[in-house]
Amino acid sequence: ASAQIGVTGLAVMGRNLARNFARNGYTVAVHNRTPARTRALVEEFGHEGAFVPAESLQDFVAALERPRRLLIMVKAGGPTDEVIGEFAPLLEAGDMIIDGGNAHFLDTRRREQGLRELGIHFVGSGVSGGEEGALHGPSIMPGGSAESYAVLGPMLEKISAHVDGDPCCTHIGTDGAGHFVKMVHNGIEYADMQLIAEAYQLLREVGGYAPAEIAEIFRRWNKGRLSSYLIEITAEVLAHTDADTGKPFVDIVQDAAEQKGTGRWTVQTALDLGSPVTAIAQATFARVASSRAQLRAAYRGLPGGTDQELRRHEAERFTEQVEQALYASKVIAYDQGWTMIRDGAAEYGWDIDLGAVARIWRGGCIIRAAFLDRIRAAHAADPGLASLLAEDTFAAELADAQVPWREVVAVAAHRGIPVPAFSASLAFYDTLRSAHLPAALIQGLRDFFGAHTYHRTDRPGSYHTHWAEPGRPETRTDQ
Ligand code: NBP
Repeated sequence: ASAQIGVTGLAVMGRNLARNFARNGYTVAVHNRTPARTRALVEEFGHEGAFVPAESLQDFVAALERPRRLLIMVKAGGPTDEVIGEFAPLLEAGDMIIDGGNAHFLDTRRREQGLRELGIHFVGSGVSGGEEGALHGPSIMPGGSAESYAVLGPMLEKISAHVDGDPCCTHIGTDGAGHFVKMVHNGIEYADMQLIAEAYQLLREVGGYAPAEIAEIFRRWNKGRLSSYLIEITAEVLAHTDADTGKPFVDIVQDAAEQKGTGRWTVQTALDLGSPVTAIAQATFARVASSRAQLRAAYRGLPGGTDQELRRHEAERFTEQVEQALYASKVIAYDQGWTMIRDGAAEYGWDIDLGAVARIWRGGCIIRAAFLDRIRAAHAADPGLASLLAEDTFAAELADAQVPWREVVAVAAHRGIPVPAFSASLAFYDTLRSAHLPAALIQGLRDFFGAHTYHRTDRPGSYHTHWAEPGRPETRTDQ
């Protein structure tokens, strides 16, 4: 037994993580259900480090140092349970199984509990950064026991991305905490991408810019406070022309977005937790709606708004307004994500360091951005920070942005351009800052038809009004 870590499941992610461990000096046992993948890995990349290929489960387990550390990188869902079921009988107390797949955090909680009874540590770990990140340094979000992190942490931190010398990996919390946080990361990623897409469409249809010009605008934005991986690659995609037709790439791609499930899980879970992640939800629904061909056919051609073109100098001013709207909406979307992590932690008993989450997302993952360092710093300055908007600089930026943000949303409405994530973010901002919400009327209606009772603003207690009996005094119901 000589391998410090074993990786089973050698498709793109597993193969690249195995290479990353090997390149960092670890001896890596490698295994795949179909042995051809194992052989291909060793043939192609064997020179990169120390690999111990194994074709049987027994040989694989025998190759691992104790306590054994085994990383599963197979398709999420049923295959993960199957692989756990195959390996568990071959392991012993103290061994560690890491699941780096995109598991649902409730599955991770179930698996962790089952394996804990056998004395095996189960570490559900979010891994973000795709194929490239897996090879060169992903952002890693491990859950599981503190005891397992003491052993695995240094290894995972070593292969993770690093920003300012800090690893993009930290122990998130027990059982499913890592997969929960990875899920929210993906939800935020959905919102970020939708906001970027809305900004692009506004610049194109209102600003009158061509995709290549918009690429230049994004390049410029990437030098400022919006600087991020997603803004950077947006410029690349917009600048790309189709080799066959010479048209902008964005004009030859069908406008129907796909979603693999993590966005959906975020929205479903948010409803269960009562977390108002409205920008993430709108981003998810926008993808879903874009793919509803029949519905779109039924609505197509219905009257929209006005469509006069802006003059160049007006377009330039509009571009600056869109930057403000994009930034403000992004702050809201991220704040919603952090609120959801806080809510999940409270519900499931996880002690999550909210600043550390921002720290490990600064590199390696898809939403990596300079902006995350500011979120990290805000939490470092005030560990009890209830919202980004409770921090002075974010609050001041949103105060500056709010007029242009409103103008952009208003222009979009006038012109009939859908901006579900921009407008949901603005509505969220207005909802939370308002002194009075029409929720009072909702409570009245609920009491009217369902005797659901209400709380008064002027005295304690729950009350019900006898709507069908005018003149009868309201009844206090909690005594
Ligand atoms: P896939 O999700 O495409 O899974 C393919 C791997 O699963 C192969 O090694 C395959 O073995 C193995 N497998 C399957 Br399918 N069923 C199995 C079973 N019943 N028993 C044993 N092995 C089985 O690979 P991936 O794209 O590398 O992703 C791996 C995990 O990482 C997934 O959970 C994914 O959600 C997650 N993830 C992916 C990305 C990404 O950018 N792709 C990013 C972050 C996380 P075979 O070779 O014998 O068919």
